[in-house]
Amino acid sequence: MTDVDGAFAPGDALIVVDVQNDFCPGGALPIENGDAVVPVLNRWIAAAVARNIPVYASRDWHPVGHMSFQESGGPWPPHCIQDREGARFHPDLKLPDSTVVVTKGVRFDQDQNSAFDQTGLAQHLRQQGIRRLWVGGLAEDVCVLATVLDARRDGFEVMVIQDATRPVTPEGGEQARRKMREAGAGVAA
Ligand code: VGL
Ligand code: ZN
Repeated sequence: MTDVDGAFAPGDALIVVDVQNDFCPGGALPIENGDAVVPVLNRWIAAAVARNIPVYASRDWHPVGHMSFQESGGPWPPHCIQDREGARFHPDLKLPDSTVVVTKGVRFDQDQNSAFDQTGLAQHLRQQGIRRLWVGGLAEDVCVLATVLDARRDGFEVMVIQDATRPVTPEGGEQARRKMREAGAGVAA
């Protein structure tokens, strides 16, 4: 078990990916035990705040009828529609007021699974002097995977917080872990 309180160093940031109601049990695109990441992430968030490590939270934020929805020919049921309950962060997730929210999935012409996809996040993080990212959230085989791969491509060190993520499917999770490892991401177990 990684020592949460000893994990962070200057130049780190914590990235909480898409911990939104629709990805948790009872939501529109529920991930099995998706809400189990919340207490784990709350410990990491508290440790980050105590050490002045910046916290980022991405959110999937789709317009009505988004192209990723089945009704529009996409793969997913409608989820995380802008300003609706399903798009809110899980109510038990204890994000500090200083959290920087990264909004994605707003484009009409393509989906954005990665928090880095056309958001300007990489440049922003570099400007803040951030070199290493600790990543958890939902879903391991979709948006966490895409975010981690982009982060590596953009030259960031990455540590995936294994306890703090869950996949849409177990096979997808296995594949995602392999891809993230091959891309050079470390694992905090
Ligand atoms: C996600 C499916 C569709 C995610 C987003 O956040 O992992 N999954 N949109
Ligand atoms: Zn989505």
